[in-house]
Amino acid sequence: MTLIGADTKYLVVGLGLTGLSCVRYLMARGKWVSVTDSRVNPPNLTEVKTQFPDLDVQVGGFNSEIFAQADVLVMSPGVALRTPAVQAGIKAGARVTSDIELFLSEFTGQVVAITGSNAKSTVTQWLGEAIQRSGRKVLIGGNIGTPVLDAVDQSFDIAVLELSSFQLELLPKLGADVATILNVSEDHMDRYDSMVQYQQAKQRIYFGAKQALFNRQDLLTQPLVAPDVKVSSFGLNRPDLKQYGVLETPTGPCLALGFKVLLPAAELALAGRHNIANALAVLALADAVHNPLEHTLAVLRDFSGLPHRCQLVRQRAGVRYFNDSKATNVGSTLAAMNGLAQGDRKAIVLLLGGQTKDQDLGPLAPAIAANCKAVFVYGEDQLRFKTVAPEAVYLDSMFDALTQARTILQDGDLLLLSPACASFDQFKNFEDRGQQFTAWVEDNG
Ligand code: UMA
Ligand code: ADP
Repeated sequence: MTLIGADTKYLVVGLGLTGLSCVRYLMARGKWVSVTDSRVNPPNLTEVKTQFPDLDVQVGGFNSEIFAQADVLVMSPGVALRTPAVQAGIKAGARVTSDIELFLSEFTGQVVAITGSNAKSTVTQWLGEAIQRSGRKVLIGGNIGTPVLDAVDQSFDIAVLELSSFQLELLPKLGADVATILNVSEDHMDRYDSMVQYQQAKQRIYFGAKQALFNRQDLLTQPLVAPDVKVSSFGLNRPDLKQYGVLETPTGPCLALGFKVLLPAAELALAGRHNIANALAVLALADAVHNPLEHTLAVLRDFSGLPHRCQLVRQRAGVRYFNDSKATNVGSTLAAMNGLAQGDRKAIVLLLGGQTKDQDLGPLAPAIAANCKAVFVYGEDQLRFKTVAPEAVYLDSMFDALTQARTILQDGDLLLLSPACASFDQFKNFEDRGQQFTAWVEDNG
């Protein structure tokens, strides 16, 4: 079925960032569009009504009849396909699509597709900057926060796309020039029935890919599909020929391709072992799209990371304050504790909490026991942490937690906000949580 036919009726489902970009895109092409959102007052309602006063907008619930009348459902990633009204539309013959599929139907440049439970945004931005350094015009978009259709009318040589499992569910055959799953650990268990289902959504990134890159220390990332594509790997262990990895040398660990040393790990601006893995993925992906090595290496040395990812926001009286608000699952909080561990000294004062998304919190227990001087838990699902942090202090809000934590901080300690949870119970999103944490620390730290 053609996605952009003359008489096709499009129903844009969800009116967040994605929905707004889809409405703009379809309206600019003179299409028959309507839009629906189950919230009474979705984020972009006023904007859409002002920009497109004649547009049919249905809010405050999903009406199955409207879904059944559509030819194409243009889904937002946050709306699950199993939503009854969406299923009613599909049953009545509607085709499902997404902003990413519409974008790819017009985009003629190279496509790099990046997913994983953690590190997506870091690797996407890092790689995008490495390719920009070579003078190519790069679109950095997708789940990182820039809906791809907002950029569809500009010209780019290459698109570096961060794709969530939600976005991948909506893509029948992505066909990337190179695709990677960086890692898989539990997340979004409130949306998926099992880890297998979550992993299967991630595996869709390899559909139709010309090259696939996986993490050889994380078997769930290994391509289960498309055995005819060129497959390569990265990992923190010693690499085989033509694979990326770490070689131990007399002067310390080095990032390497096979036996060839490329860069001492100590020269990376980003700290932590997980960022060595991220840098290896950047090297491998850049190589796959023929980026000149000197430009990739230059950006590997310079890149100082995105905000809200283990970001040092203050250092005072010997105490370092880290904003890791983007740690929205257990895997990322473990990476933060490992990265900031101070040997045998339990120096981390950890702030945890929010919405746990039905994750198994179990893996936190040994890392907390080994590294944390104290733990403060707040937010909606706080009682779920009792089994992994029985001695923690339980409080209503992040600010209560900060106020109490401050009283025990000593020279050499690290105060770490790495919540392992979504923020939506008490904040607009992870950025808002990180900004409010940073503001508090600047005023009171
Ligand atoms: N909505 C409904 N009914 C529902 C669920 C949602 O009507 O059952 C509506 C909401 O009322 C809201 C709209 O859908 O108005 C929101 O749509 P959305 O949740 O798809 O969010 P967008 O604003 O379109 O942002 C999405 C991504 N959000 C999600 O996948 C949840 C953004 O990733 C992404 O940056 C953006 O598209 C551009 O591509 C954010 C995210 O949290 C960062 N991603 C998850 C993650 O990284 O863990 C997957
Ligand atoms: P994503 O876009 O997948 O959420 P980000 O790059 O925004 O990834 O990082 C999210 C969180 O994961 C941050 O707390 C960050 O410190 C952590 N993180 C970054 N790289 C890794 C990694 N390789 N493994 C585990 N956690 C990581």
